[in-house]
Amino acid sequence: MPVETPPTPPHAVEPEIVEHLDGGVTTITLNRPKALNSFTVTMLAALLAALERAANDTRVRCVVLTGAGRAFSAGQDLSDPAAAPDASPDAKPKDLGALITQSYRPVALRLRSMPVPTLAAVNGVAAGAGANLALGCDIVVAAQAASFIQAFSKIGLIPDTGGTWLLPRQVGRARALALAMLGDKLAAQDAERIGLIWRCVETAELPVAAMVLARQLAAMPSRALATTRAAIDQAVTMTFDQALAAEAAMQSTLGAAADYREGVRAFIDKRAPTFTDR
Ligand code: T3D
Repeated sequence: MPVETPPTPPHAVEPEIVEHLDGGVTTITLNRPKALNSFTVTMLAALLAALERAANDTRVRCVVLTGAGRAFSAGQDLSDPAAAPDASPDAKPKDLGALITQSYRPVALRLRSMPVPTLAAVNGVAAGAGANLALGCDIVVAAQAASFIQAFSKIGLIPDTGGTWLLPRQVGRARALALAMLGDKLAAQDAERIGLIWRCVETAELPVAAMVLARQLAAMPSRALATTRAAIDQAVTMTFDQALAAEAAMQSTLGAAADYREGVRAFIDKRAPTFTDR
């Protein structure tokens, strides 16, 4: 269970993932700042475990994902033996597909199916899988100093960690292809302008702006928000009529739940609601 983070004792090994629960908001910090929070296999396992804990902890009503230091994440650690190609061309090539299936895919899926809303607070550069994990969150707020790079094409790969699915949905095919093929740095302000993210804020204001949003989300009906995510994601491949039917089915479930009763009662009573469903 996430707890108040105790101060790190001198000479202790820094955890690669730091969790901090406060007022219903769990902040998960990618914490390898010297390597721009690039991912290793062990770090991805720790991130998955942190997300799992947040999903199973009924005190948690919103998850914030952010990075320590000047980067959000530079994606895969290209010096990690699990991914780095061997120097010899005769060596058996690494199976990157297996790495993705075992380490990245479970994290991306867990993030996308959290029972509570997720918010990426992108503090600095987000490249490769780092960019796509951020973009996989429900709401993305970025510092002006931040940027997004589909760095994959520069090293002979395609966007992974959901990039091929997320990018065209968020910015359309033309922009998705240009971002993915060119691999150029997209400044946070431009990411906001083209609808890739929700908002770009002054760099110094990011922690407060993210926490204000996270607290707002934490006070809202979690189950309805998580169902909203699922409804919007699945509707993309449905006909209009199928989407209407899916909405009706979801509304049947939500309408029978405690949060709906509480929301309506609070509206009638002219008081703030207290939502509990998850
Ligand atoms: O295994 C697989 O490949 C399959 C999975 C793929 C998923 C992916 O994420 S593929 C994409 C991997 N990421 C990249 O290709 C990004 C590589 N990094 C960069 O392009 C740049 O570093 C940044 C644009 C992110 C930041 O640039 P800048 O100028 O601010 O910093 P820098 O000087 O390039 O980097 C600072 C240090 O971090 C530097 O180390 P040093 O010289 O101080 O000892 C650099 O080597 C290191 N670093 C940055 N990114 C990575 C990294 N080390 C390992 N892996 C990285 N991804």
